[in-house]
Amino acid sequence: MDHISSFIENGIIEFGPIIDKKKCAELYEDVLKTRDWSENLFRSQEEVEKDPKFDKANPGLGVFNLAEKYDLSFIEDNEIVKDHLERILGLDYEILLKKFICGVPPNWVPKWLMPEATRKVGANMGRWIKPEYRDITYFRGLEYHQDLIDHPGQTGEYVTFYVYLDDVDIGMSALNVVAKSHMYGATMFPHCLENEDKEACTIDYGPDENHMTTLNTKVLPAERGYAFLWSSITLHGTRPQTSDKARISLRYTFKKNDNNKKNELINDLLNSSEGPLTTEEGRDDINLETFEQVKFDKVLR
Ligand SMILES: O=C(O)CCC(=O)C(=O)O
Ligand SMILES: [Fe+2]
Repeated sequence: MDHISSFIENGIIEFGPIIDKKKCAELYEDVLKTRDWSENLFRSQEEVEKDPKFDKANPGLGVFNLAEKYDLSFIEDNEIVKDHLERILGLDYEILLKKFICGVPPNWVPKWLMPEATRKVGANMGRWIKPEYRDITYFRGLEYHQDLIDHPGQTGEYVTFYVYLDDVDIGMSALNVVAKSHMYGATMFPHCLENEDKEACTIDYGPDENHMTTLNTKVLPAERGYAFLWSSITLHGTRPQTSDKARISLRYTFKKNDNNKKNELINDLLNSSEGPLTTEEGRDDINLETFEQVKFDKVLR
């Protein structure tokens, strides 16, 4: 299947090794030099207890963002990338956000934090990281979600594009995608998912428990330079990090220009889904930053 058909049918593109490996390696080495990648990234127990807030725990567009300090034209001007983004989003697509993501290995997590970090596995770890290192995003695995929740108020006319800067094996929080999961449109987080079969690579998903479909999952370990793309309503996550080696990747959100009224492929995909295209209505609990609270509320109800 070609990439565009894969996007329309599955909501996902596996581009393969399209990004210059040598440049990925150079960038990776440069990023490694920016800090002591270890337990040292974490705030002390005293600091966290004194001030448990996690305001501004994420890099933003133009705001304390390490990825914006590098020349990434080897990715952004890559002909295959540009060609596909133009076909999906239209000629004048924009970068909504680019940032480095770090899959944090268990051996970095301070002992005192381990119980809490394990209970909240899948939460953004930014709150526990020293403010000076919050120019990238830190995870230790992330539950299945749609990236629609990252940008409340947006219509979903955007895609996530992901580049592995180093070889990623299965223990390094490899990406995990659910093919065709855009079919129900925007659904509530935490999503209605059951019976994940890791061997058969299937999972049951639906807008509610009475309307479930079995879909295929795919874990994406791959070498440096591999790139992936998925829609804003495609379910994906990462397995909790088990390897002692961190994963440092680059993640983009590319969006259709607001002034572009043309129906591009992104609109065909969104319109092909059966469900709503936004989860905005009265919901402020869907941001990844606060998602463990959502789970907690659900248990209480
Ligand atoms: O790399 C990760 O752990 C998170 C990937 C992801 O789902 C995202 O960045 O939207
Ligand atoms: Fe995501």
